[in-house]
Amino acid sequence: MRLSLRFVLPLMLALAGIAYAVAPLVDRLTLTWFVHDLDARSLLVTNAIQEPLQEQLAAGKKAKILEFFNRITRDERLFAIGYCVSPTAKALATRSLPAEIHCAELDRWVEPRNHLLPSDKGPLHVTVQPMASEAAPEARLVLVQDMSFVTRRSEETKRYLFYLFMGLAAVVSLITVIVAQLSWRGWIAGMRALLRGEGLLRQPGSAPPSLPGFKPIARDLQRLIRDLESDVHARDESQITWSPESLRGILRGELRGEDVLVVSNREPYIHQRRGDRIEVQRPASGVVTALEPIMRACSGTWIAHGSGSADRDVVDKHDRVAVPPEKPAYRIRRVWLTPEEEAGYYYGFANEGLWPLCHIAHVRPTFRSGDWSHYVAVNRKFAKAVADEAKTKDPIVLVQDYHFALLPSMIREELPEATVITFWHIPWPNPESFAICPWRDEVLAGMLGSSILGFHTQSHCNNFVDTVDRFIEARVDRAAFTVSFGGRLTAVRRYPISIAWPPAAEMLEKPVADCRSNLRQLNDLPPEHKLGIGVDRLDYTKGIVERFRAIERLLELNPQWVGRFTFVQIAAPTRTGIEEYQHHEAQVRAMATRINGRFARRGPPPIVLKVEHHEPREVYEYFRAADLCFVSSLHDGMNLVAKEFIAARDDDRGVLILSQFTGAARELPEALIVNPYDAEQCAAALHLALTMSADEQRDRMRLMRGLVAEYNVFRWAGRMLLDAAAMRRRSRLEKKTGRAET
Ligand code: ADQ
Repeated sequence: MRLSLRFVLPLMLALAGIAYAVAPLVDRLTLTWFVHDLDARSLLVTNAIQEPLQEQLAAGKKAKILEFFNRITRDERLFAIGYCVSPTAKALATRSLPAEIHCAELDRWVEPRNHLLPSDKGPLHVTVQPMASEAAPEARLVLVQDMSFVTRRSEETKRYLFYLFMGLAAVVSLITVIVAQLSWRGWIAGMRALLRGEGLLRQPGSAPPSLPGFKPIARDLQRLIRDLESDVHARDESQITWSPESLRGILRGELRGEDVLVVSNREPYIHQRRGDRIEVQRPASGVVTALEPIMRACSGTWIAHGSGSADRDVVDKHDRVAVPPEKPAYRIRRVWLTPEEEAGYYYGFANEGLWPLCHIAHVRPTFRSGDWSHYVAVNRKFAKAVADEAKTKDPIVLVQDYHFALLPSMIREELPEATVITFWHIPWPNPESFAICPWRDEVLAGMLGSSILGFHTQSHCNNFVDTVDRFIEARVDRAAFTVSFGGRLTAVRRYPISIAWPPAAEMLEKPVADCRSNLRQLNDLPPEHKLGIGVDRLDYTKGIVERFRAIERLLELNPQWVGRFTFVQIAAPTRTGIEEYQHHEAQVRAMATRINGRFARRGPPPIVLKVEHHEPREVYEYFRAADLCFVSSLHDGMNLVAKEFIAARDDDRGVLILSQFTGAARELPEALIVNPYDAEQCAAALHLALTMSADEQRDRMRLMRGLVAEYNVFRWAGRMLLDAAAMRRRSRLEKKTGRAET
């Protein structure tokens, strides 16, 4: 279709141009033809009326002659007729004879090229025929014919000519496209036959001959064609409209539908027992939010810790369950952990060690050797699960996050040919900070088992490469951004994560006006009350304490907002087994109570704290109801809440206040960017957001929506998969030539 349009449109335009250019020619031609016709017709009329006219003239009955002339000029084309006895006489003529025609000047009409006489009724054709008799040897007859029909005919001819050219263009392009398609298919079929080693000697109706000699050539040719096709696709990355379909297209085209495995700690669907019922829960996790739409698009296997109380009750004998429950599109393979393993690997090394180590949130990391042992053992357990689930010897494995720093190299031990893409969802600190980790070399070596290692921002990539360069024996190429370690190459790349775009229709179903009134009613707030929203896991890196401090400062500096502005903080409980998190929750609760106590005398409270999990639909309803969203992370890899708020605002309203320490701040300069540690600055941003004009809100929101739409999560995953595909092509070539880059 696109080919046809590309061909037909220019052809049509070219032919329309030709039609336009030949139009004056058509005018000239038709005029010449019709003047000839009219000359001949004049002669005919003259001959026909000569005899009766001579008789009337001889009888000298002028009145009869005029009546005769009037009768003749009833013909729609014969405009006027006149008779001149001599050049000095007055013409005997119908009234319609143009004033320019006099007996004395008849010679000027004799020349054929002078036959045209313009008039306000359209062009006229004038001929002068001799009509000599004995009595009047100089007599002449003047015939004037109406030529307006010539212009009409000429217009019609031009119109038909134009249609003819257009029809011609359509027919020519149709034939060309059909012929091109048939020849292309024929060529492709021929090539395929050749690649199968069939084509060359095959007779019609006979079985394909086996041509073993051609097979190596065919294989090379096959790969060459694939690689060429893939290069073309890769170059088109920026042209792709990123969606589940384009992602599926990449998997089908670039990766030939290969098996994709995802490994993460958190599972996307948790089965929980509630009395005698089993409930399905969606966890509040950025990693899950990002990967779920990808898995729906790819239909692979997601390997994760089975943490729900009813998880074991719903799996098959291989510990697998198809999800999403309402419309299964992929499967979860659950890995079971003992309480000790969970305590050591998840709560201990990952969340008390690596999490604070990688975030500059001024919480000291805690490293225990017992936790480390569990971390190693659980990573090993997941590596075995990957090997179990792999259908081929070279699957594509997407390893998620800091829970699995060792998994890439362990997968490589099990499946040396696998393509391992590791994505580190949290920041990477500078080498000095990272040096705190007692197992820093092991962690780095584990991660360098990856084929591709992804971070959200370039500064995280730089920090990682600096860390490797500082602490382990590896060759770092800063131009290509690769690390060569233990004979293997790892590409370190920036892939800023995002959310699905467009958001699911049900998220935007409820009109903004209804969301505003419902949620104000639900929280006992007046209809025109200003509402701010914060949505986070209850984690100390999210800066909730700093956020509350800024709200307090706003009310101190701008008391007009007391009783007129409320901030709803939705905070999902998280890692509740860790002491630091228990302290943090207590601190957040106490702070909300203190601030509310201070300002609640005058109307509704400034802070409504909801420490509970909410379903994504409820979160979106809050986003749509709010006047502003405040993201004040002290350090955050990306922060998807900021992007979700933008996605929720299809009304182009609402203001985003965003911490400069989030990855998102690099992509969204139209947000009000703040330093969460600076309470005065944050209070000023809150005031600005509450007083911002609708026009400014719209302009900022439109720019941000454009960015999130373009750089959505399908692009995030698609770019990693395209890079993986290119890497696989390269390694095939290296194997063939026997030259591997190290
Ligand atoms: P998180 O630290 O989990 O992610 P974030 O990116 O903000 O942070 O994602 C949180 C997700 O959980 C969002 O989808 C949000 O809507 C949801 N959520 C939060 N609180 C909720 C609640 N109370 N109820 C329901 N849902 C809630 C990590 C990194 C981030 C990085 C992501 C993705 O820390 O920096 O952006 O991974 O890579």
